[in-house]
Amino acid sequence: MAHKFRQSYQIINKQLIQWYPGHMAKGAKQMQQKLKGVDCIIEVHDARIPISGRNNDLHYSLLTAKPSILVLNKKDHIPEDLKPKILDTLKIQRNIPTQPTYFTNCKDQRCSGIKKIIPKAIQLIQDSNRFNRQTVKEHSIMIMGVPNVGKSSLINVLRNRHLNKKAASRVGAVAGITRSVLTKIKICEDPLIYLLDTPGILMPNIKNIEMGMKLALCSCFQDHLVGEENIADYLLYWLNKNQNFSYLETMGLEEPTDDITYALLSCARKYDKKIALKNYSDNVVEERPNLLAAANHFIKAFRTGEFGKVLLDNNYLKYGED
Ligand SMILES: Nc1nc2c(ncn2[C@@H]2O[C@H](COP(=O)(O)OP(=O)(O)OP(=O)(O)O)[C@@H](O)[C@H]2O)c(=O)[nH]1
Ligand SMILES: [Mg+2]
Repeated sequence: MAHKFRQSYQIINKQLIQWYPGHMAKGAKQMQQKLKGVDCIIEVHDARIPISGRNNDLHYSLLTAKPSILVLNKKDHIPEDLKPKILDTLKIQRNIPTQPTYFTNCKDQRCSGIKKIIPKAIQLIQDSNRFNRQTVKEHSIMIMGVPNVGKSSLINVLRNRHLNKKAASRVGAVAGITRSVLTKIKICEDPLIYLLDTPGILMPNIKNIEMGMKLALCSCFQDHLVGEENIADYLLYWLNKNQNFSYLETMGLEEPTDDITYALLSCARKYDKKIALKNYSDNVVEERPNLLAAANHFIKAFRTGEFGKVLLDNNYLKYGED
């Protein structure tokens, strides 16, 4: 049976969404101040959204001032065969044509991308003129990126690899775990290399509502700021549009639907997610399907890879000449 799905995404209460929590602006200022003492920048982003949320003005002024490397982390969530196409797209799009780019999985110590980062950073630093820092022996590298992309995880895995030390920076599944620009974390003795962890304060560049919703799906915002049911609705829209119907089983559905309330009701029924509501006029407690719990269940299934490996930004893929 052919299904008709939404071809574009619209949201009713756009004004209610708060994309940026307050600590972002404060952190961005701290980061600008620390930049003078930095020799190289590692920009970390989520590989599922190599385009969405990147490239804002602050970003460019920072990245063009110092040598930089782009790390597309969480590569375990994207289809392996799309990696060359992502690199082609970035090559065509960006105004820093030579920015080396690596795909990483911080949950895998043997990840080949992780092995290449520090040697490349050392080479970039040695090839640069280091402006005011020629006489300084140590190398200082700043890690930056929007919230929850894996900056602290990357520091921990690099530290473990080059220094054989345990975790130094706190990691968490929700956005906003690292709250201040930390003091230096030593990750290598020879040459002496320090990393500066930064909180996810790079304000994402949200050109349209879909970019915002993709960032939300990747936990770059706290879910409640965007609204769990909004995020779930976008997820349903994206899966249908990409003919990915693996959600049917999770949501207890017989056939695809584009109606998020219908899907959440079915999920709440399947997992017996209920909420007790008291009617104050007659003091009767009534049980209703818990749509919020169902939305959380749906979003979590996506984030844990239940719907397979996905490139949320697949609509931006372009193909290069070489
Ligand atoms: N699947 C997968 N998960 C990852 C990877 N790297 C980090 N994570 C998870 O992503 C979440 C966020 O990681 P953090 O290292 O705290 O991210 P952050 O960028 O430092 O976040 P903030 O400090 O909040 O800005 C954690 O739950 C990590 O376990 C990866 O390569 N693959
Ligand atoms: Mg962090």
